[in-house]
Amino acid sequence: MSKEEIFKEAQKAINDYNANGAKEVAQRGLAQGIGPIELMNKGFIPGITEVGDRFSQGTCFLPELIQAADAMRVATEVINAAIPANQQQKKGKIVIGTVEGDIHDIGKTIVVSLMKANGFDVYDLGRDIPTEKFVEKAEEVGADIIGTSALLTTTMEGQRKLEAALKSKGLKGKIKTMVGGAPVTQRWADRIGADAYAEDATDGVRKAKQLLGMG
Ligand code: B12
Repeated sequence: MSKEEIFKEAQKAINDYNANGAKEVAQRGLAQGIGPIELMNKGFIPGITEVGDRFSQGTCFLPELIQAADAMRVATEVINAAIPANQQQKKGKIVIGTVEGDIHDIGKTIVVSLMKANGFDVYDLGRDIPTEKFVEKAEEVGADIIGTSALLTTTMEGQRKLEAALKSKGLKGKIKTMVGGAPVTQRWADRIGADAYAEDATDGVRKAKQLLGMG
């Protein structure tokens, strides 16, 4: 089967809210030698994006969104397990999580895997994380970067709050910030004074290296 056909099947499994199918295609694609990140970016992500579009157009509803997210979670687990463990020297420390009020964590989890695979020490706080917790953890571990994910326009505000918290503690600039999530843009990053914006996991790794003077 061609790569393109596998990507179509991956997309279809998510569109059909089919967790078993998603797992099976993920395993088959990897066995065929497709790279995990390529399979995610060209197969599964277009699938979940389409479900998001259906949801906003009112042609699917929350139960379907939840089933699609579950299929996506299963696929992500298979994909993440296939991202090679890192053998290189550690590059830097990153504290990462989804901001308060926001439980979307599929994208954040992909970023975490790819960061780890690229030699970063990653402290994944999970989802629905209050600003103070990001700052506390970053101080505790001596983080170089705090990465935040926001998927809702309402919760993006958490990324701005983090900038303010770092400023008030005199940590702005010492700990760099990186923002991501579907509604987040470079413009938003500029507006709130974040040090970097990344549009996907690969871009996240590139920007993190740049922030640490390695790119
Ligand atoms: C799956 C999903 C869910 C799942 C989440 C499951 C989970 N464990 O994550 C469930 C069903 C729980 C859910 C719930 C809700 N959702 Co929802 N959801 C989605 C959906 C369809 C896909 C998100 C996703 O996983 N995408 C795939 C990943 C891989 O992409 P990503 O998250 O963007 O991440 C990539 C990049 O952005 C970047 N990135 C992300 N984070 C970070 C962080 C850093 C540091 C870096 C460097 C990079 C980076 O790298 C990632 C990898 O490439 C989106 C639609 C969409 N198009 O985004 C709606 C969407 C985000 N949801 C939406 C809504 C409204 C909701 C609910 C409010 C619905 C409701 N009525 O209850 C709730 C909110 C609950 C809450 N408080 O958080 C809206 C948001 C609208 C808005 N403008 O705010 C969207 C846009 C759907 C829509 N079109 O209306 N949702």
